[in-house]
Amino acid sequence: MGKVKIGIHQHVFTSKITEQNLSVLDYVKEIGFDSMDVNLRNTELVFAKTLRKRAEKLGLVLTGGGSLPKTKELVSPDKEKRTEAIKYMKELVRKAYELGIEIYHGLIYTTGGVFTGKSPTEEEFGYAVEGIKEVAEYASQYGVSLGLETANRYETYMVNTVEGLLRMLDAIDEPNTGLLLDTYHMNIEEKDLYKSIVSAKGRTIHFHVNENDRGTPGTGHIPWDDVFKGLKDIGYDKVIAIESFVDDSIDIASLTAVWRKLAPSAESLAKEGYAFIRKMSEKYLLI
Ligand SMILES: [Mn+2]
Repeated sequence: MGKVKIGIHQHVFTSKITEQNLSVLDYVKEIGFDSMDVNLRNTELVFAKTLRKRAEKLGLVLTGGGSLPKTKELVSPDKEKRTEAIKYMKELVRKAYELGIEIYHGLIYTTGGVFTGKSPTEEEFGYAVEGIKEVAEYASQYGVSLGLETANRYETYMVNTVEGLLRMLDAIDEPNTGLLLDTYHMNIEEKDLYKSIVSAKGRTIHFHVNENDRGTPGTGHIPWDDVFKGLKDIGYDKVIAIESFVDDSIDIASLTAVWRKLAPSAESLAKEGYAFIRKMSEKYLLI
């Protein structure tokens, strides 16, 4: 069996990596992390080279998060708006490529925080499939894969379950498209985390370990043994990344509804979270 990598999202520390705080990469490497989720939206293209160089020097694998912002509507009835969202995603794919990133993931099959007040229509589902298919074909030229992330009902009405995302993946039918499972969202929407993880065997290309309150993994009530047993049973060998939002920047806070401190500090979340994920990965022979 392969070996998982333990990662951490940059949002634990900052919403934007710049020359000034680039040492955050050295810091996470020092704790023991092998990988980091980078916010593609907030990374300047001109800075990509510097960021990539530092990561490569440290041996830190980068992955790219880039949920659609509210202004980019992939499932809008307006064709112009859909085209604009597709164009935006292609730009993020290019950015991922420049950063040496092979997986671009997030809530990308629709726009988080945009609701119609109704269940999704067949037409909207079709727009999502059509849009992702186009971006996936484009991304394949750059060796980039797309990870569709599970998202709970308060962030989107399009798809909320692993089962629904698997149906969407089948419709998209592109080899470089898979799932990003996230325990925070799944804890809200799935009946059984173990069964859900196993149902996505061979389709999961990234994994977010989030506590039920999005604080330090291991301090809440996510059934972590079920989660890690699931990962073991599907032979998962990619990145397991801690995602949390200690940084309080407005754009992140409003989308994720984080209004209070989730851990004493970013440092304690990173260190204690790493120790816990490492311990669980060892227990289930993922490392
Ligand atoms: Mn996530």
